[in-house]
Amino acid sequence: MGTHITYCRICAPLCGLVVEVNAGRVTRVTGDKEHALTRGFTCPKGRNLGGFHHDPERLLEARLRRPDGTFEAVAPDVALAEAGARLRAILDEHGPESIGLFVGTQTYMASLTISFLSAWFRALGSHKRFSTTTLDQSAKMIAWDRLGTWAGGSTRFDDADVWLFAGTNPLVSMQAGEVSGFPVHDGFRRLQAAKRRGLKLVVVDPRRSELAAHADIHLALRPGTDAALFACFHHVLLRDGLVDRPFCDRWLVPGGMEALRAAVEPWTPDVVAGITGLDAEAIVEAARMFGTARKGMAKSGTGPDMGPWANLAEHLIQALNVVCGRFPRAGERPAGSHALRRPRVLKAQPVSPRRSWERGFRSRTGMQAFTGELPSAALPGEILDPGADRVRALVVSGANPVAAFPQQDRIIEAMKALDLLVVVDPYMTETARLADVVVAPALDLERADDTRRYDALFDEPFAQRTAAVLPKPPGVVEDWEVWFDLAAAMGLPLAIGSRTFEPGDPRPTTEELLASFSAKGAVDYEALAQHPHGALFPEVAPPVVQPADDDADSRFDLFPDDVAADLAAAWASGVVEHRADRPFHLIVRRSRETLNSFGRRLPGLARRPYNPAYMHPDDLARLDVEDGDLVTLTSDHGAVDAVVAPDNTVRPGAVSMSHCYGGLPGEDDDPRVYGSNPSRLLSITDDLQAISYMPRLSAVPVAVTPADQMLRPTFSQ
Ligand SMILES: Nc1nc2c(c(=O)[nH]1)N[C@H]1C(S)=C(S)[C@@H](COP(=O)(O)OP(=O)(O)OC[C@H]3O[C@@H](n4cnc5c(=O)[nH]c(N)nc54)[C@H](O)[C@@H]3O)O[C@H]1N2
Ligand SMILES: Nc1nc2c(c(=O)[nH]1)N[C@H]1C(S)=C(S)[C@@H](COP(=O)(O)OP(=O)(O)OC[C@H]3O[C@@H](n4cnc5c(=O)[nH]c(N)nc54)[C@H](O)[C@@H]3O)O[C@H]1N2
Ligand code: SF4
Ligand SMILES: [Mo]
Repeated sequence: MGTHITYCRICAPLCGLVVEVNAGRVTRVTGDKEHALTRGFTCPKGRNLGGFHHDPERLLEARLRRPDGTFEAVAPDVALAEAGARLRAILDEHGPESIGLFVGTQTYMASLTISFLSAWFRALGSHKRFSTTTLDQSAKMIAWDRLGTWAGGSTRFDDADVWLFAGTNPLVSMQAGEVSGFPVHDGFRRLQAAKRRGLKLVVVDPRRSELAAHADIHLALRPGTDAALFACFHHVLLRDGLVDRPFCDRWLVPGGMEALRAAVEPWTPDVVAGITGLDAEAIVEAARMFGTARKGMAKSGTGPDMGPWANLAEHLIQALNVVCGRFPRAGERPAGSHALRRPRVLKAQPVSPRRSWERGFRSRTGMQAFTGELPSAALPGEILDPGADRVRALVVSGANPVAAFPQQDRIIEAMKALDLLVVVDPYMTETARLADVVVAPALDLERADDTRRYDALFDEPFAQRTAAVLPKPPGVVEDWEVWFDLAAAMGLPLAIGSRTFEPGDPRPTTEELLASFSAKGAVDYEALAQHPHGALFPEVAPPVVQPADDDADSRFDLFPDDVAADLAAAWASGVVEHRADRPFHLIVRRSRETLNSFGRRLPGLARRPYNPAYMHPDDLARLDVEDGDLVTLTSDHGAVDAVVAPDNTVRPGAVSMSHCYGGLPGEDDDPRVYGSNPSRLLSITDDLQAISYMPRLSAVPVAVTPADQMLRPTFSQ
């Protein structure tokens, strides 16, 4: 009963909330106007946080699959003891490589989970860790690992006079930090303030997104052509001398700039206008807008990183910041800060590329580990291909791979081939429905937490801690406890920082763990309890970039041979296909009401229960279909039916659609009720990027035809 001050833990901004509770139920959620950073902002998901907790579809018990295939409700400790015993037996018989872990987006939102999950996995000794990273923006990690990074961090958005966003829409996605650089806390107002003080905004997106609507220049390029566009940006910058010579002379591998200059010579504005469908003058103007500015960066999102030249496009985008020397220098403040963590050491020098995938674990399928994980594209084969070290058991945390993976039938086949599938999820998702053991986690309002893991996303030293607002229902456990109990049941010790938890040790409390993990932070954890709305800590010195080491010999590798080979291949291929049989390109999109598959079925949250195929009204007219009609989308890999909706922000020729809708084939097939899963149009074996084996999720060639409703009697309305 009463009013509680807390914060949302669904996505990056961690918006401050005021939650009203009556008789154990959330009656109202509003934005916390006294929150120093988010100042009352919320999105529909946050305002519906109570709905998630009280959703009749929410799982409030653990489940075990019976031999006849039905599920039995059990207490969570029974489920975890059973899962632990079965995992231990598989470990003893087949060794650690027979157990895999899949980590999804909702693993990162409670601050203790990842520490315990990772400690469990280390103790297990397997290499078969997978995550959504390699279905997302792995091109960024590859670029960091091939180009190098700046040990002084990134420029602050609030200090910039230009910002370029390629294929990201952070006003909806809240994609923050190193990825987009967008200030997600009170972002709209800070964007407006930045524009008032003169910030120039360049947005590259086939759709006039919520962000692009504010751009000084919006380049609505043909999907999948970012690599060409950014090759041309380099052409213009190098031709017009808009580069930071002293910076490049000091910090580049010698010869890199000359090699890049020669390679981008043919990518002239006229040629690239033809490839991208843009106006040559607009390209030059945008490149010069970026190049003549003093401060500000080029950043990107899923758009370029899910396309056909993801690794190349991302490398060329990040290389813009290098040739223009757009990193914070000694004495300057970089983006981000610290409060509950210890400060990072920041230096005005590069970190040389590590090319880490060239060393380390290589699976029998030939795919190599990358950032400590195997590529997600390797997962089905790791399960299905015979071999002594094949994955026989998989534990899935905060993920819904059956909804999220390209080529849904293959991931379903793989999940069904497992000896044991354990899923930790608050819903009986399509993945959980295939599991042997399902454990239901506590949701946000049922757990204490703090902002330690998100320190780096705050632009000022800020911290908040919260107590649980609602009691934990008897059938659920906190996510970290899942890993603690699994380790105990398997006889594995958990080593986290300086602490080791042995099997049989009593389970600590969440509050004790949170306090101990923040003990060495800059802010006094006990005193933080006096600030329910969270607080800025002006007494904590914000990070400042230190001078380079005298003997610093690290260098950016601006244009390594494998990137040069990619650029040559892109040129030879014409960059993106023009096919008469597949005249449209499917592109990715996120909606405010859902987080991937989370929220899509929460009653009352979204305006419609399905994900429309948004198309330009002229395209709909040409196809002779109207708002609400069904169309069939056909790619080289499959076909799905979808409901169309007109959207004049979408470039003609593009079909803009969000993902993770639909359900299990044959069960949840009505596109007007469950939506449509574009994953059935994608491949997890063809057209993969190098290194991370990232599948092509955007700029996918498709045909669009009116669906023959007469032939499809299962559709109800
Ligand atoms: N509300 C909400 N927030 C989310 C999520 C969610 O599902 N819902 N998901 C979260 C996750 S997992 C992630 S990874 C982030 C993603 O965060 P973002 O990358 O910001 O995701 P989007 O909002 O889809 O923006 C991608 C943009 O790329 C454009 N695009 C598509 N194809 C191309 C192309 O070929 N080139 C270019 N230049 N642009 C293209 C699309 O039109 C779209 O506007 O969002 C996170 N935040
Ligand atoms: N076609 C297409 N496919 C895509 C994409 C695309 O743009 N287009 N995007 C890709 C990207 S970027 C990503 S990140 C993936 C998303 O891939 P996933 O991470 O697999 O998908 P989510 O739906 O985010 O899964 C989150 C799950 O966590 C559960 N959950 C919610 N709260 C909690 C909690 O507190 N604890 C636990 N344990 N679970 C919780 C939710 O019910 C949900 O089932 O999809 C990828 N697939
Ligand atoms: S889901 Fe919405 S309210 Fe919650 S943190 Fe993200 S943007 Fe804020
Ligand atoms: Mo993602």
